[in-house]
Amino acid sequence: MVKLTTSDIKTTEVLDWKGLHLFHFMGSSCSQKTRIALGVKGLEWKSHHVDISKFENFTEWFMGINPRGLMPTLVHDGDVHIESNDIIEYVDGAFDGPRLYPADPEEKAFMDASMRYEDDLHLCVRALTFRYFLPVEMMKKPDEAVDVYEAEGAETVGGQVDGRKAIEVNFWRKMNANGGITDEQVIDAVDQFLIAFGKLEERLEQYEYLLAGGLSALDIAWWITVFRITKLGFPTERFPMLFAWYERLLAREDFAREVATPPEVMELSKKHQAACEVEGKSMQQMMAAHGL
Ligand SMILES: N[C@@H](CCC(=O)N[C@@H](CS)C(=O)NCC(=O)O)C(=O)O
Repeated sequence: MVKLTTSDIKTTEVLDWKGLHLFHFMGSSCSQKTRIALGVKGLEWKSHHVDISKFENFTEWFMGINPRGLMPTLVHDGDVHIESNDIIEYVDGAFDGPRLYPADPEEKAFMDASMRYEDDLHLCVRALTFRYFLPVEMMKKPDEAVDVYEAEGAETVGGQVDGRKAIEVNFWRKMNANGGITDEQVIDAVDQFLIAFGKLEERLEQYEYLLAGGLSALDIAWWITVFRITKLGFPTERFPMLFAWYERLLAREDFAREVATPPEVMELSKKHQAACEVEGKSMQQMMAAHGL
């Protein structure tokens, strides 16, 4: 689990904070996942909204509690936790309420591997989001913002030099150099989701939730991915059990509430996806053109 050591934390005022504080962004999938988990646990938390569209995550202050400059970040009684899946596991162990992690070692081992798999696909989620959610002019991070990000922060996590920021910087630089997310990135990402969703479908043919024991953090983590990719035009109905599970969880208030998008933003997104379709480049058109 990724808990920062005192030497990683440059914004030292948080060391004195009491209670649960979540730094998050409304539309960030990793934040949404964490907020759902906190809600399912029935926990109260203080909200610190960080607008990543205004690069508020690249300030010295924020990078002083998250050297990777990423959402979400949790401060609990002066301890700083990063990485959404690790935050959820930490909170599950630290508080009472519905158990989101299984006690059974075999189920836990399966879950850990599947949570890592979900996390590894995050840049694929991001690629599709930046291609299909809104036009690239509204989504891109100008080089000057990336320069600030690259220069900021001491970059140790758990006292060790951390390579994550370099991966992030490379993502944004590549996107700027190519004028957006390329067709190749779209196809690669869709390919990965077809494989991943096929695996989820197999689980859901056996169980009501991804673990035999009922709703867990694994459902929350994968559901957020499925929700996002579906909203960008992926034909989730190709996987009937996955689609039924997706809809079942979407009907829950504690899930739906955290992914609610302002209607005017949804309108813009629909318009953008319609424009992609006119170009013959919607996600489904790209899939068909590549035999997927
Ligand atoms: N593995 C990390 C990924 C975190 C991540 O990439 N968060 C995104 C939002 S979903 C972010 O902060 N992006 C920064 C940006 O767009 O500037 C986690 O699960 O917390």
